[in-house]
Amino acid sequence: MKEEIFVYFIGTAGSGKSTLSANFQKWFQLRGLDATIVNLDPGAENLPYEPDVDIRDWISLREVMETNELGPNGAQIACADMIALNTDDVKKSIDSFKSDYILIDTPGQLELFVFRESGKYTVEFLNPERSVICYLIDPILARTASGFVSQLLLSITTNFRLNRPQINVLSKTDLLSDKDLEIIKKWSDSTDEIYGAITTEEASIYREMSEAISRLIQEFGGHTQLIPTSKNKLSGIEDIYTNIQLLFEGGEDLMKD
Ligand SMILES: Nc1nc2c(ncn2[C@@H]2O[C@H](COP(=O)(O)OP(=O)(O)OP(=O)(O)O)[C@@H](O)[C@H]2O)c(=O)[nH]1
Ligand SMILES: [Mg+2]
Repeated sequence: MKEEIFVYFIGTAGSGKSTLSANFQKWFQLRGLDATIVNLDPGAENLPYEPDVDIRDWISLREVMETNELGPNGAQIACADMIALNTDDVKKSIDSFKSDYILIDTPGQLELFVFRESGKYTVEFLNPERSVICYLIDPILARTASGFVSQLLLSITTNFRLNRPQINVLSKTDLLSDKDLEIIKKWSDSTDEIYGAITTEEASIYREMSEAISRLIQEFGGHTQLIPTSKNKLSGIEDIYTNIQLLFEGGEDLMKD
């Protein structure tokens, strides 16, 4: 067995993290390979997969709410911090599966994992060297230029916080018209296109800010290719896999062993 690769699916609430994690595992299974799927969302209710490792075995959102008399949001925060206390057990459980790929479905709200220390700690604890972030951009929030740019800024913030190789994915593309998909692809290919679009869309008082943001994206986010995915026909998953293989194995294909 080769040393495993940890893939973290991160994105705003409802961006498709759990579905993509599930489909990635399905894609592996269809090729006769094994991937361990880990649910790190203590508040998850209906998962579209059967987790191999499940943080809910150690942390219960309902119990935290009742014991600490917290509302759902306060309890989510407490649970997110508690993840860090259970990383040792999670790691042991992951190790028992001996898979090449570990797929990690992160909590619904991105800020719970990205902004709080426990997310960063968890990534560093589980495997500091062989972790990659698969960042999901929700297409419904990316149909306007300013919406798209805000999503890219969140992706850059995630990169800044977790400091790991990152792949940007445009999820649920079946929900976009061909025209909207083309426009988003154009923006993702060229910072000039983004700049042109935000300065047209937004009032001119934002011009200076738009310029600065475009420069930031050019330097830190614009260079990453945006991979379109959809749950239909497991579309885009092969591209994500190829990108990850390039990052860690110099393109060597696991499937060929
Ligand atoms: N049309 C379409 N719907 C999708 C796709 N992927 C996910 N969905 C739907 O989007 C909703 C949210 O998907 P999830 O996979 O639960 O998203 P999530 O990011 O894990 O959501 P939270 O964990 O609650 O933040 C579900 O109703 C999915 O069926 C897709 O590719 N196409
Ligand atoms: Mg989810």
